[in-house]
Amino acid sequence: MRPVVPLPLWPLGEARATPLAGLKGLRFAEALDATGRVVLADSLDPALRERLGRARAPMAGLSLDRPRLMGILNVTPDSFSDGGDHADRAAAVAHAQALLAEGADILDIGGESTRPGAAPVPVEAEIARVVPVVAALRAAGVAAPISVDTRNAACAKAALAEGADMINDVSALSHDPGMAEVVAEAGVPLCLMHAQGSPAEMQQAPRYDDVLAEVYEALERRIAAAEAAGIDRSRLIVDPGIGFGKDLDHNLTLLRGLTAFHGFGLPLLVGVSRKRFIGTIGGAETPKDRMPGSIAVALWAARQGAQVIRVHDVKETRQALALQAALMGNEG
Ligand code: 7PJ
Repeated sequence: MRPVVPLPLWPLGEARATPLAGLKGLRFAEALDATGRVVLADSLDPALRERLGRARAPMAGLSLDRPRLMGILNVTPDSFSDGGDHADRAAAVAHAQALLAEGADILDIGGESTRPGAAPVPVEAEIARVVPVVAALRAAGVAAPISVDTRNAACAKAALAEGADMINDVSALSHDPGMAEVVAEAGVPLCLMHAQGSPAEMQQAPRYDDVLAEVYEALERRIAAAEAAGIDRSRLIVDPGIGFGKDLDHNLTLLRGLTAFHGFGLPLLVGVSRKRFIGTIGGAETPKDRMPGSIAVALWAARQGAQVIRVHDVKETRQALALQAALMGNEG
């Protein structure tokens, strides 16, 4: 069944509207129901309305009452968009420090390219890329929260031992049977991202009858699996996985209906930065030329109440968000 899609409002005298996802300055008075009709928020199931509205638990010490920027730090030689520029450890540390100086709230370090068509990386190689960078960042006195973008339990465990704070698993615990236990034992936040298929073949022919409903229901199942494995629900973050087994129309449908994902009552993370659909619509073949379109979609995600936005271009996105927040009557 189609999930309920709240229609966000800015605070122009709508004092009676329901807060949206615990975000300052974001509310809703109406929503689309399962048949796509506009209904009043007051008429929604009270339990759903409570989940849609309530304040989210902080993530790795970050309060989530305003959008947070997750700065992408790729340490892959074949990475999606920075072509291994940062594969060298010292360069990775310098890049991480630059992202933080530009206003990143959290870093996301990944050592296994999950771009479409990418071949899997042996976990030993992934660990050798990621873990020394986490250690070097802590040794350099970086105190900011660090997330690790990994599907592998051994990499997660080693990175957490060196001071990483959170795991971002693009397979939502379905790649490595050992991942749930590592996360449960460490008691750290976990991002469950939706993907259809594995990176090697996911873009060949993604298919859905109703992409919004199917992604929502799949995430619901992954949340249940995480809880069954002993991971506290309050530590989960959800992500519709833009571009992971989705074509252009799938991506647009998910972004239009993004507020539906607040129905879990959990923080929502969105990653669109420099992705292919931005190049397709924006006429930018090269990922590094997709910054303006990436910012446009980041602003959209923030207006739909995404609490965490995963970006390459921190400084530019931070500036855009500050202006949007000011227009919406919020502080940056
Ligand atoms: C995402 C990610 C995303 C989360 C990548 C790229 C591909 N993790 N890791 N969400 N994308 N949670 O950055 O283009 O969208 S890697």
